Amino acid sequence: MTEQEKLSELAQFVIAGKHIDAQRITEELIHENCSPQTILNDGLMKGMEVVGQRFRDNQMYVPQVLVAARAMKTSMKVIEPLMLSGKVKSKGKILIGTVKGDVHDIGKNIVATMMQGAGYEVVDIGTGCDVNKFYQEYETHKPDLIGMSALLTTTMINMKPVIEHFKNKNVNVPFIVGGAPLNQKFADEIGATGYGKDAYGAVKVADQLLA
Ligand code: B1M
Repeated sequence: MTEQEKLSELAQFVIAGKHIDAQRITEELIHENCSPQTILNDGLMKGMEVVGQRFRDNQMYVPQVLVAARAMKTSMKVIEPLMLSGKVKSKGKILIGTVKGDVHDIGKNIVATMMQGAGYEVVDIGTGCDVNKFYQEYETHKPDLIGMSALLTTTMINMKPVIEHFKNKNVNVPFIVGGAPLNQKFADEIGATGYGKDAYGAVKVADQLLA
């Protein structure tokens, strides 16, 4: 089987929620020197894209989406150590969380992993984080940058109050925002310092902001 065929099969295993098969084929791909980035983009994300379309069209329901998410997470566990292997001296500390009302954490976790791989110390504060949670964690960890993720049009609006709270407290820390429903225009409108279209984009923006 060619690399491309294996990546397509991996996408199918994610869609079908076959986490053991997803893990096996991911290990095979790594063994055959396929890069973690290719596995992520051309296998796992491709599968999740289809899951999202079917979920939207009521062809898949929450339990099936959860098993698909588990398959993606299982595979991510295999590639994560490789994504982190280039780790060097910390370039700065990043606090990252998913906003209030939102449980989606797969994308946020990938961003956190990529940031770590790029040399940042990452404090992941989880999902459903409201204004107070972001502020308290900021006070505790004093990060150089804060990342917020949102996957729902109904929760992306919870980002602006966080940024405004920090402004009101005269805390000048840069914010990067991201997640499927966002774009640069929205990021500008809510006063975010940067927008990451994907995990690589987020790292690039962090590198620019903290250079
Ligand atoms: Co949800 N869900 N979901 N879901 N879910 C979406 C987001 C949706 C688009 C599906 C659809 O209808 N097509 C839709 C949102 C519609 C909208 O608002 N526009 C939706 C909905 C409606 C819902 C519920 C409301 C469904 C319901 O209950 N009726 C519900 C809400 C729960 C809640 O949060 N309160 C819900 C629930 C769930 C599950 C729990 C079943 C599960 C989440 C499991 C988990 O995360 N632990 C789930 C999933 C898995 C999805 C889809 C299928 C996949 C999301 C995902 O993980 N993608 C999703 C459809 C889709 O996006 N294709 C969908 C893979 C991930 C790697 O990509 O998260 O986009 P993503 O992250 C990317 C970029 O966005 C970016 O980089 C990442 C990597 O490249 N990025 C950042 C993300 N965060 C960033 C932060 C940054 C920078 C970049 O800087 C800090």
